[in-house]
Amino acid sequence: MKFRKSAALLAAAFTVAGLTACGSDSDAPSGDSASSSTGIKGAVIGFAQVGSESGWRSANTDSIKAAAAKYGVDLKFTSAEGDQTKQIASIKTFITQGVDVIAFSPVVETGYDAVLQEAKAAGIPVILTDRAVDADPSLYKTFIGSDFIKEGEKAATWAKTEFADDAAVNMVVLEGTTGSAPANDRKTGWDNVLGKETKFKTLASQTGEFTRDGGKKVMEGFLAKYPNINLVYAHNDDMGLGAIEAIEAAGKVPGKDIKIVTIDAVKAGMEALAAGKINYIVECSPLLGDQLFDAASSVLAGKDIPARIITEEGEFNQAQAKAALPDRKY
Ligand code: GYE
Repeated sequence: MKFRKSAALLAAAFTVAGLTACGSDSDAPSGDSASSSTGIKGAVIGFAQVGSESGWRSANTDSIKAAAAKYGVDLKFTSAEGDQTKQIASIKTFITQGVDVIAFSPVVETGYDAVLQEAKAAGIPVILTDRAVDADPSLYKTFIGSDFIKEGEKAATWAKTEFADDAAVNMVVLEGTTGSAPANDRKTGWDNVLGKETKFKTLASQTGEFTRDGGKKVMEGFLAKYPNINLVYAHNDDMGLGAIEAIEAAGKVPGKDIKIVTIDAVKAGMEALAAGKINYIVECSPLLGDQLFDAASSVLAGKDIPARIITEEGEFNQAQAKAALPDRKY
């Protein structure tokens, strides 16, 4: 709490100086890390992580912890293990502790209004990373993360081209955590491109909870019921990797008999893509640590920041995965 007050005073001084010097104060949060990072040294930041369900999540946690160390932030890190109630409880604890900033990646999209109101009443700014919430946007400073709808559209656009010459495509979907922003939006994005294409038939669609094990179990059920699957759309790499195990155990060849498209592009996913077991991956970057602390630094300095900070990302076919793997950071 102390940090916030003195930072606010400092910010007032900076703003006045800034106005005199150049008449504006519109630094982008990520474009000024050197000065921002000095501004945030010693700040207490509470981060309530979703859990540890996937390779993406581990890389995201590593990125946040490494950036906190780099910026000299006193990070209070909690993990909800996929449980929204647990996550809300730890946000409440951060409020009681009077941290300077609260950041979290919401497990699901709804149900955070009350705790966001509490943080606001306590005067603690909130930053969302990775996943969005369905709540009044004035309750948080910014949302930093990917455009999940676009990711779903990219996956579907690949499928549309890949199966251009086929008369019918039998698809199964491995959905992410029910009610989470990436599961909702990756479905919307897919439907935006292929929802009206009747030749793409969804045989079944079920959550695999974003985990490898979940993907494997759900895929085993699909394979037992449907002998004619052509395509798996998995909302993340881990579930796609689980599907590969199930497909191989069923005596079929992943990537050939059954094609697979996934989202994330974590190392294990990229290796399976390079090995021909996955056909296409849409990237979703977990490296949000620097952007988070740059944004927090600006907030604590009293600067305005954009309400939405979108992460840039690419997409990979098998040859591109082979080329990208040696330099892949996660
Ligand atoms: O795609 C998945 C993870 O919210 C973008 O959550 C994240 C998703 C990611 O478990 O692997």
